[in-house]
Amino acid sequence: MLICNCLAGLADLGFRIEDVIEQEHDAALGNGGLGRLAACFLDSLASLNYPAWGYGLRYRYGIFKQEIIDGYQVEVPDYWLDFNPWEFPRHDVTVDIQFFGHVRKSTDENGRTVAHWEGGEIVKAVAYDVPIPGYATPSTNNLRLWSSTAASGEFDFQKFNNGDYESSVADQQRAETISAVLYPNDNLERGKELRLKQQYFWVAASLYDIVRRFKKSKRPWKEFPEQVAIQLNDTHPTLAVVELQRILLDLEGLEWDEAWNIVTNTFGYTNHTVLPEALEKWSVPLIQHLLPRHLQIIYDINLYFLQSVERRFPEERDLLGRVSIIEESQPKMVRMAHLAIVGSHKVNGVAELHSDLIKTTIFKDFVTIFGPDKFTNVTNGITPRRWLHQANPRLSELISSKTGGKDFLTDLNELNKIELYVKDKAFRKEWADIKLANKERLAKHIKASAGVTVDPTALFDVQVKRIHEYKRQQLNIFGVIHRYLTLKAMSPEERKKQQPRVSIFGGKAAPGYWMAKQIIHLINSVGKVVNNDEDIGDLLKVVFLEDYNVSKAEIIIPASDISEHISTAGTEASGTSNMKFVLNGGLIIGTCDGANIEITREIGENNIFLFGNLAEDVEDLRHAHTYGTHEIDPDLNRVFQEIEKGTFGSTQDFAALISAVRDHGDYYLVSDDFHSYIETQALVDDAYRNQEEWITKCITSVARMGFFSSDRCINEYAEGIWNIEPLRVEKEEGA
Ligand code: 9GP
Repeated sequence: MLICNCLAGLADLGFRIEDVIEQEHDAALGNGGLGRLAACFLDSLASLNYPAWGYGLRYRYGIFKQEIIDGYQVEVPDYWLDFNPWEFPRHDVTVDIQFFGHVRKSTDENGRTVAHWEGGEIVKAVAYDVPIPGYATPSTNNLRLWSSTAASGEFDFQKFNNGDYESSVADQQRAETISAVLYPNDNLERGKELRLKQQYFWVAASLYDIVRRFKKSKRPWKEFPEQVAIQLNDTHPTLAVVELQRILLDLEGLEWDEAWNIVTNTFGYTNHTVLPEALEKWSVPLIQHLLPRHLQIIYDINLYFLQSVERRFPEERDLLGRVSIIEESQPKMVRMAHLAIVGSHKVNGVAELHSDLIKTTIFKDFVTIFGPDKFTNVTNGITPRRWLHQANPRLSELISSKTGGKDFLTDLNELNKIELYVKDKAFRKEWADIKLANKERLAKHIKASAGVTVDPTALFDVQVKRIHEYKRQQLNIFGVIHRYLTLKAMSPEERKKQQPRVSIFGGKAAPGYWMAKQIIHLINSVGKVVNNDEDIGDLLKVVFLEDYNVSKAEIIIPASDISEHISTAGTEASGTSNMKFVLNGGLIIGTCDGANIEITREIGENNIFLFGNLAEDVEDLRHAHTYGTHEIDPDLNRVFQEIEKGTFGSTQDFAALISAVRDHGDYYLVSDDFHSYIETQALVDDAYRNQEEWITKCITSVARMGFFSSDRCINEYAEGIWNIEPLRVEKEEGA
């Protein structure tokens, strides 16, 4: 009803709804899977009627816009906030946030030592609220984003009048810098002071908000964990553990143990990566300078923790050093993951393999100390509202016609009803038509954005995600070169028998990640040669789609035949685009990594193309590369030789990509997995030729994807970690 009114209203004003929708910018608040998962969670929380808020920073410049110029990535700022009708500035909701200064201790009337954090500077946090409406429910939750501004809110008139123009605005500018930019790294942490400032600013404002709301209820403090659950989405907000302890001790006057009991029962910590370069550490001198009182509390938390470990494991001297929150390096570092574990009552990974890995590798000692029950798994999920209904309306409509309505959008297990129609001719025809239409739409987009003409009936092979060596876009492009060389070596007759393919790539490289940028450059350079080779024609096209984001994902994902989730086993915590692709009727080629494993279990191993070494073999292989001989796969060697001949332009640019595999230990096992990758891609070609079988695989897979709804995932958090129940709300009609 509302939609009809909107349509009519807009038409009266002379606008088309499509044009109005086009005006909307993607939110630029995240880097990749971590932020997008949070967005799915917000949708599920509201749709399931859980009273929950999200907190974050309102970045003036979020993730950059990617342009491809001469095959290279160029970053340009994205002015996404210039037009954002969804946010409500709340100038009435502000919090003063303190930085720097010193700590003074005094003794109160009961002889208790009290810490006073004094001096330093104050920055004001201003709330901006983004409503998160649930699907088919009147429930609407809130995403509160904090923006930084100078405490006075004005520049210094005195200085201005004295002609000191620069410093008259300096305070304002310094304050605004805090929420100015999103650090554009995915799965990589660099200990920059401004980032630590961002983290504290964000958690201090959010905790102030949460505590203020709790205090209004006039309940005793011991009830805080029953009323409030806070989930740390990765270690980035871990200072919240310390901040809550500070509030309870210094401002509310609780004793250490009582306060710490409240803190640990309030927080849960989700780990999203095992990559060492992504595990946050902050230098002790930096924290000392920026947050002197917090450093004292961190040291106390560590002291009491280590004392308890020592009491229980008196013989194990090394254990203390391994689990300590403080790393005894030069300079000393605070290990944020250790702080998050010690400060939380539950720790979870995001897919079964990943949750097992954290228990047996990086957090093994903590399992010994706290026992296995503190560690659990919550496999990630995606919202079917956006990633099926919105992205693929025709498929959603078809499913709804067979499952008896739209219930599958709130209970994704309903999808299994479509398996009954797997042999139904009309259903299959409509299924195939929808896929083709989605591919035609993508083909148009490819033409418009990359200038390449692709045949929509070719096999569309897609890898879209952040560019990272562990995600192995280099393996994919080396495979594409191998395919090209194989086709080139064939006679024209033989070529005619081959399956045409379009290899589609998309994703941003962190601006400082040189190797990832070389991968983008290689993909574009290969595309330039292959796409203009008349011998090859439509048999192979290679496309890099600029500026991959959510809006583009909504066009790309429904059009995929096969998508690539080919990380080195044990490196991708979960992945969520794997779920999106399968839900949209595409098959996947993947390694035994992250959620690929559970997807296989759900949809059946006949419906997925798995290849490569297993996580349990990775360590031995790496060891062999370093200490034994490392034979490069001969087919891969041919690929390297071709690149080195200059077939794809500048050999210098690509030398590092080759030597990482050939000379520097092949950390991501590209050579070890190359042969089985190529063989498995050949199986994909064969399978695709048999369209009847292919469609059966696709329908069967979609029917079995119910488990991967973020609704299931949120219910698991609610029951197993937060101990909360949904509110009873009347369901909305006709949603
Ligand atoms: O790399 C993981 C990705 O595998 C996972 O799907 C996502 C959501 O859980 O988190 C990513 N992790 C990070 O971005 C940094 O920890």
